[in-house]
Amino acid sequence: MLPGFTPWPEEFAARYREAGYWRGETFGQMLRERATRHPERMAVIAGTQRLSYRELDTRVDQLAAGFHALGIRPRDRVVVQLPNIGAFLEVIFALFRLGALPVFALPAHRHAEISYFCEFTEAVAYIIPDKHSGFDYRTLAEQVRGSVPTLRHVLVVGDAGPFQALSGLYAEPVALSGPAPSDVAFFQLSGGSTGVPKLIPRTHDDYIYSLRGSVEICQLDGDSVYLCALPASHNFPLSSPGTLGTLYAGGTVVMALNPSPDEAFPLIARERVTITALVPPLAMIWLEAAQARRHDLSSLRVLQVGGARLSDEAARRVRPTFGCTLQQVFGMAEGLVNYTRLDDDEERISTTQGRPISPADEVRVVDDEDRDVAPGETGHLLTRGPYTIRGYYKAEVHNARAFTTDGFYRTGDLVRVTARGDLVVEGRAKDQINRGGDKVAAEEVENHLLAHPAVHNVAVVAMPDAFLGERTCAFIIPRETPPTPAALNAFLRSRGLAAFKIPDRIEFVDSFPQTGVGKVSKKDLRGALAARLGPRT
Ligand code: J2J
Repeated sequence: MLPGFTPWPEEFAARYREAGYWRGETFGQMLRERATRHPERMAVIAGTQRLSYRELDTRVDQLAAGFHALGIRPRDRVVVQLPNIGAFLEVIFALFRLGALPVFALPAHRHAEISYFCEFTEAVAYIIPDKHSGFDYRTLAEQVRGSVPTLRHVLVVGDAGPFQALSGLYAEPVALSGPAPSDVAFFQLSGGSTGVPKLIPRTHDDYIYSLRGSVEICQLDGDSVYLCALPASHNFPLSSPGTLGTLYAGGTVVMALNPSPDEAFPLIARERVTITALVPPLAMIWLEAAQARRHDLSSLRVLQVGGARLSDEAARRVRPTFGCTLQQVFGMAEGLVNYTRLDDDEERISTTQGRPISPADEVRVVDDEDRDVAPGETGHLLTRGPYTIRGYYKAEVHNARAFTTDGFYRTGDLVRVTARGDLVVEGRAKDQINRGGDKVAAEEVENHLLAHPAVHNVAVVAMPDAFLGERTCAFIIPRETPPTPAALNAFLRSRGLAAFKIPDRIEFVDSFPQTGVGKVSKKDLRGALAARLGPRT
């Protein structure tokens, strides 16, 4: 077993196997089985590239052979930072087949995050595009390579510059023994609330079960066409049911390089897309753009929205605008995913975040002392189940806080359960800002700001925002003359922090309000900010 991974207790694992949730399948086998069953069906469409299941399967074998020839071995960690291109799926399936473990970085991550992932996981390889969205990832790789001794290979999709081209690796397939279904398959990233992002180990068994459940709930089949518009490495478009669920169902994945209506709408019309997933701010943009009726979006059957709370008002506009059903998705990379069901009534779909995938998902709603609240009351959401992790990777101290002694994950979300059993997200107890689906851990940004010589103390809080739902505000007690906000933000960028974590607003103060026990009261800071900003428009 991979050191640093917390397995399910044997009694639970046995139960999940007996119930048929874990069926002993791996990702590599899954793709092979689909390619054998329907080789000519279209698996992936990305730009001008169109790959059938047979072609995808063959390319994955060739790439796995190439990785093997480089010396990449089972359990080796490989940081994958690719945008929505065909190579993304080839790379991750090749690593799955080999039993090497992708670490799913986001294209927005920069030096601070990437070097941390590489160091913490002792990654042997880092896979990037040459350029994407105006950014040259090779310059980032040069910085990272200099600081991470374990990193032996930088592999580039496109013009490799000083590194190695991924395209040169495809080789004659070799026999590989492959991983076991109970092995860790990859690492997802936690939105987190701590100083550094936590890594989430997911196994073949548990993740494939979440795919199968998602496919059934979303009614995917061989005719389904999934548009991947959100960053492909994020858990939502990867698995709920996402690209992997679509391949599980034998459908077609269409990759959009960016999620704007200009890019996505023509793809929906051309490829007859049936389902796609968005975060709420994008859903608002799509709702506006669809009014123009310039593209034929009539193939869409399901528009999924999740990652942050969608307003009931926006939810109600989806069916009249797109002529399809909305599906709210409340999930987390740690596991538990809730969906409204496609045949739920309109009220349920517009006002709740749905219910868990599995009858074996255990959900508790508790007060501050871990006592169950009365039915219908709001409380902390705790969960345990066949696809929810029992611990973050190599994080023993944090795990003792993030999980109960009997293995429930403390989600940090405040929810209530309706009489019909649906979850409604009412708020959050974790110290995180949900910036339109992008998660910002307050402590991580605070630590970076504290490194500035003119910053004495700092507290990062959420401020309400009509478009993103929330933005970040950093309250700063300066040491002397305060630096300008622009200088502070430039400082954060120079430290290699992803752009979505840079504060949207900086407020200088002389002191922080305190709680009764002498901690900084972020609640009072948010209140002070609300008073300063005036009523929401
Ligand atoms: C309110 N808050 C939500 C929702 C997530 C499917 C969908 C989303 C994610 C995801 C995912 C929310 N309303 N509908 O992994 O498979 C907030 C909660 C949650 C956190 C998890 C998936 N949907 N959230 O967003 O790991 O606070 O996963 O705990 O990025 O997002 O974030 P993340």
